[in-house]
Amino acid sequence: IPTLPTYSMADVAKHTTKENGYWLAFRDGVYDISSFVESHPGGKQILKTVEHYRIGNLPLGEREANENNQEEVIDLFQYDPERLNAIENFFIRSEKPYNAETKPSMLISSFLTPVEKFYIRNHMHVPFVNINQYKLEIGNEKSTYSLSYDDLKDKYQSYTITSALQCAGNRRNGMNNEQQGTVQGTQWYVGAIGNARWTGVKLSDVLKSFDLDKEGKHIQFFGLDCDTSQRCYGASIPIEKALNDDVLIAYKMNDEILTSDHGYPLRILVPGIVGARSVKWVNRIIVSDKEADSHWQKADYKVLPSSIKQPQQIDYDNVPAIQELNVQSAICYPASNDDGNKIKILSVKPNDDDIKNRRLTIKGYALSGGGRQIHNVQISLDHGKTWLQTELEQLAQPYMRAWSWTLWTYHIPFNDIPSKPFDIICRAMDTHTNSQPDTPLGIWNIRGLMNNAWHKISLQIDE
Ligand code: MTE
Ligand code: MO
Repeated sequence: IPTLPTYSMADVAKHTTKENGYWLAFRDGVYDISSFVESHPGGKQILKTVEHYRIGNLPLGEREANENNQEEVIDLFQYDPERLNAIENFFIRSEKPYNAETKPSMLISSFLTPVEKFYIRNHMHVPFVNINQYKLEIGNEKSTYSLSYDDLKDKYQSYTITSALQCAGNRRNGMNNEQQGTVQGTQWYVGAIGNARWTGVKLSDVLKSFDLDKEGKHIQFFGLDCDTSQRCYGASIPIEKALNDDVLIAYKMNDEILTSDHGYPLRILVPGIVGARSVKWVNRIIVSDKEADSHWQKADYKVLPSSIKQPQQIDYDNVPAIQELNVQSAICYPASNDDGNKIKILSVKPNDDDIKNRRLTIKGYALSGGGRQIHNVQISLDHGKTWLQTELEQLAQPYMRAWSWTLWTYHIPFNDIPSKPFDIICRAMDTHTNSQPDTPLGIWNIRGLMNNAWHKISLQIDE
């Protein structure tokens, strides 16, 4: 590839550690596979087949050593869809795998997040699906059953729930701090969250129909997105959650067939629980005494003690996998369409309506885990000394089944706005009086997961 730089085998040899990154020479190319190695420990040679990690060429004289290697170069990402207008709606955090978070102004512009604005969090490529051959396998150690896409839709009653989905890494960027250090992972601002109507069949109905609800401790889910050694994305939830709650095998999002980025043809939707368990492109469900044996269940999506500064310093088996979300809120309006992580002080021009009414409108979202409803959301203009009650927009939902998010609004009269740049902080409380910590200091963890500290923006009014 003529546009890429040339690296010698000696250059490649310098990149074999976490600090310098992992490089690989294969045929005439040089590949930086650091991001792959991070989530596939021990999987170095597998990546030989992934062309997009290529960063350069080997000099002619050094190519021969690699020439006997005749494996095909396949781009696993060839089935990722075209994503039109993505930069209008998203801050794109990575292209391959594709990770895009919704811009804050889009988040609060409707109670249901439109599919084309809903965040996308892929750990690998979007898999190829042939719907005529597609089968969902369901079983335990003794038996395995299978359902086609049509079987699933025809044989079981359909349900629709409104539920938020939030990545455990949402707001990770806010967890970086001077004392404890920079957290590792995709640097999300406040947009790795969305709220949608999900339609599908109840996982509990399907389990019961095969008599799979009598034993086992965990329900494991696996997706069609597998690396070349057939390790697939996977996660699990406790069986109690699967049997007692509105866990869906979903085929629609906002009343439309799932898009490929959101898991076509079927995805799991586990309401109230971190997004990582809502497995997309699901093709295998296993009832077991054990949790799913995947990297994302066993060695990621765990809140490590704050003393741990290198994730590999700890035996992950002793740390529980995150399930229920915590109580969360964020300010989404006013906001800039430039990357939220980079804005220090936001310059705001009040809209016409606000000018007429001599006020500034503030909006955001709030959500709690495990089906707990939001009780209140408050904002403070004086660094938390006094608090103002916001107006909530929320659904009436059954007790312990509040899966939807809450949107909130507050109008600050112009007369109450401090003249200099000023801070707005928001915080939410759920119906169990769980509330958010004032800073991320006490909940800091090296992977930057579950940041639900008070959200703050600094702004000044442009006259
Ligand atoms: N399922 C599969 N098969 N592969 C994935 O990479 N990512 C998970 C989850 N399900 C993932 C997956 C994570 S970490 C999150 S937060 C949600 O999907 C994101 O769902 P979305 O992309 O539809 O917003
Ligand atoms: Mo996630």
